[in-house]
Amino acid sequence: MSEKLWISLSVGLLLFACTKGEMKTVQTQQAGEYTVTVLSDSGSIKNGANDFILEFRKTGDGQLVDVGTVDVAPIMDMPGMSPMMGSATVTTTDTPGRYRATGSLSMAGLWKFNVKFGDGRALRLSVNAK
Ligand SMILES: [Cu+2]
Repeated sequence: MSEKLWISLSVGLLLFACTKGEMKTVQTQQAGEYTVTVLSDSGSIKNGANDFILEFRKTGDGQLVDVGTVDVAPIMDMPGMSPMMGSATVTTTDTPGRYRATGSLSMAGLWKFNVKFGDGRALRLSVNAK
């Protein structure tokens, strides 16, 4: 095998491995014509600092759809106390409709992700942080 071919094969495999990166569904929620899915490497969200993926798809055909600016506000209801606020920074990726989020959840348990997107749309996902 020529060296050139070998290198291009290796690079190809590397790219394939990076882009494939099996993400597992954490939670999915439908809001009318949009279906929003939270994904992560492990299929769960951790207590503390986390990276996860948000995908927006048309409910009808399941195709990824760019929804413009996305905002995620994680909130935990605390019995007898004011709600606990987490944070999440959302950025776009090279794939329209797929967003990368860096979250910070200060406690394990049930969080509500208040998601705002597009033209004044909103939905809420329940996510259990482990
Ligand atoms: Cu809490």
